[in-house]
Amino acid sequence: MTLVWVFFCFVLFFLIYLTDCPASEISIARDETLNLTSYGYPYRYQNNMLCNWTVECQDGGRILVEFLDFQTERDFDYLYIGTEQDSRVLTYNGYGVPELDVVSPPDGSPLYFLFYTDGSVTDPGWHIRLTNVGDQGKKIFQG
Ligand SMILES: [Ca+2]
Repeated sequence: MTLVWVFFCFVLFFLIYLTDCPASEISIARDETLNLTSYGYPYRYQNNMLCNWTVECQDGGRILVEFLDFQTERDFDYLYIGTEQDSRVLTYNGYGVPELDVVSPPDGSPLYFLFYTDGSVTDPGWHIRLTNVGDQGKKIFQG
């Protein structure tokens, strides 16, 4: 019983400790472009972050995701992009701008971004440009 209690406290502490940035919901109008960055960009992000963004288009369009910069600790600090069904469809970490430009599901459902950092070593992070491209673009995700 003591072990269970210790484990529970550990998990609770870990969750509270990690959740230090507020969840953010973003809505993009047709042909509008917004910038999304890791917190503090272009300065270094913090350790032990767990950040969520939900991005959707106001008119059900698709979202073009263009990476402008990407620098995170390789194999330890991750950006995930996914859908409501699977929040980790695409995984990014390390250095160098990913070549793939992502377009969200064709049914207008939102994209989910999750940024996780571990307890040591930080980098400048990432800068992404989001555009509501309407019906255009590739279908990277099945919707
Ligand atoms: Ca790290």
